[in-house]
Amino acid sequence: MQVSRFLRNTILVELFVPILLLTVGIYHGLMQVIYRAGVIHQASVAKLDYYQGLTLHGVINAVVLTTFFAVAFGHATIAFYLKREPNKKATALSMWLMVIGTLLAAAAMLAGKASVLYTFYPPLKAHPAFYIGTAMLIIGSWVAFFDWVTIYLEWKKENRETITPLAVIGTLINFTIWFVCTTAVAYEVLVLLVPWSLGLTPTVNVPLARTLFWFFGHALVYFWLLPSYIMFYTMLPKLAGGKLYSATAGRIAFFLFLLLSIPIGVHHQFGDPSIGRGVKLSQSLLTFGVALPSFITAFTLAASLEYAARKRGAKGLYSWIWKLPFFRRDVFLFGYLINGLILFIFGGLTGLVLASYSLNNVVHNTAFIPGHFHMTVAGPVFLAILGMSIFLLQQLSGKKIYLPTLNAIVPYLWTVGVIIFSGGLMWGGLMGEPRRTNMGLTYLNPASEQYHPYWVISSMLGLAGGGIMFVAGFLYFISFFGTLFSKRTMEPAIDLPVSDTLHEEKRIPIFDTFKPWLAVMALIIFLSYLPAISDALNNTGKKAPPYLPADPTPVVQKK
Ligand code: HAS
Repeated sequence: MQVSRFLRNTILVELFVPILLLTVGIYHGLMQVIYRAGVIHQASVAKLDYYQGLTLHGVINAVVLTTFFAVAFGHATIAFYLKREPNKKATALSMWLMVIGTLLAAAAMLAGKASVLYTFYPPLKAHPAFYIGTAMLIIGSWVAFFDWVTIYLEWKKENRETITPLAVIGTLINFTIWFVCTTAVAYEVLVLLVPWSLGLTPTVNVPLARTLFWFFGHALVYFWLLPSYIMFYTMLPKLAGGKLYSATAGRIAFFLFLLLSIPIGVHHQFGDPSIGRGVKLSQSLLTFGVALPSFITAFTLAASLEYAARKRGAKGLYSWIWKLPFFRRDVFLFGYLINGLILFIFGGLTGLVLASYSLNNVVHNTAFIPGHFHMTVAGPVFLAILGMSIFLLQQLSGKKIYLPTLNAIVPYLWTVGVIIFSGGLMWGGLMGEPRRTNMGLTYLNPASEQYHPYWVISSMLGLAGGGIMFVAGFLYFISFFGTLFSKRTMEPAIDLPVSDTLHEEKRIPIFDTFKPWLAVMALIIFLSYLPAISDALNNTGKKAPPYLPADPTPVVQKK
């Protein structure tokens, strides 16, 4: 499909800006494993300290890259499936808000004025530019979403009986979740944090700020995930040479995400004494519920892949797997997506471990948590983003992939790195290895009185895996920027792979409408979050002991 020069350039900018910043994000990932493994015993390197680097790593990789990509991919999907281009003014406004907001937040982080990590929990305080910048990034993404809603409503008016394409349903659901969950974090930032950061209010309600953050924070992970799910359902079967086993299963999965992505944020607060047991129990149960759409997806995709392999003549109970097009340069996107799925088997199962209140107590705030989330966000999410970014880059710029073999190897190398890295972190976590700690200064520094050797091997595994991930990232940059700066050889266009369904599927009205689902979503959120907010407002608790950035034990304890 031909697209206007304006849309093409907008999407390319929205892919280029975050991938350029990703070079900084990935560098700080490498620095993390170096600090943590005790290779260096310093608080900072090249004038960037540990927490500053960790903030840059988390914010760039998990917030900036994912938001820019979701908007860029959303533009491509809506234009491709509904055959309508977005409104120019809204699209330009959205892009500039996101770019300027990102620059503001990046400036605050690079100046060392916002080392508050991607969760920016108070009492950690950032420069107002950090909060205002991230708010602009979010508002920019809303502007694009509102425009797509208008396009969708116009399209629906003209196509009442036509089934809405699955990718469009997925995109609109994803951004609805995003819009609703970001309202809570907007309240946290604008009403609680910015006035406090400007010195207009003397204190801030920490439990309330955390509760509002996690209202947003867990839904955020599904906002990261759903673009990958759109690719898994609508593209992967086609790339594998087969058909999608059931598109209705995909619709059910997306609507279940709409209902269950938000009212489960308290599972990040199982350790918070201000939240009562009843809320924790109910949100724990709902967390098990949100695994359902992923189980539906696992079985639907496995069936679709098996169908594709058998169509290629595969036999045997499991040996069909080897008939899938791994390592094929012409369908490199398959490699990115399948590796993401393989990692997600482990990422998803460890998520279910964490959802259990009692098991969560064993590993909360340990290295097990980044072990889990690198197999989710650095698995299906990140690999789908990398794969689709270079896929769209080649199509929209009309250029051939630079060093295609290198590009085809990247997801496999990355996956090996993640398995070693996350394996090390989770093993260390089970032995109590803390997260978000520069262990090179204390626990893994033989000169420190806090030194002990339990975490030497696990953090070395983290270092080995992180090193491999860094190399894979570096190879990707060669391929991405090499493609960007090569000569145009084809007519620019968008041509997404589209999977047919295995069976003929009729339009089921309930899975082609939003209103009833939105009403149920509002009800579940209201019932699960009213008591949580009330607990956070009423149980503000005692003051916590102070900590210093270079020391993981409280200052008071030492006296
Ligand atoms: Fe999580 C913490 C529970 C999914 C990300 N999670 C985090 C944090 C992040 C994160 C970033 O209940 C840390 C936040 C922080 O900084 O503190 N998570 C879950 C559960 C799920 C889950 C139950 N998480 C994700 C996803 C993420 C993500 C997705 C990013 C994108 N998570 C938790 C909990 C915590 C938590 C607690 C708090 C921990 C604490 O104490 O702080 C579920 O959604 C997972 C369901 C998934 C599955 C897997 C299905 C498998 C599929 C693959 C099939 C493969 C195929 C390939 C077909 C059940 C779909 C076959 C292969 C062939 C070759 C044929």
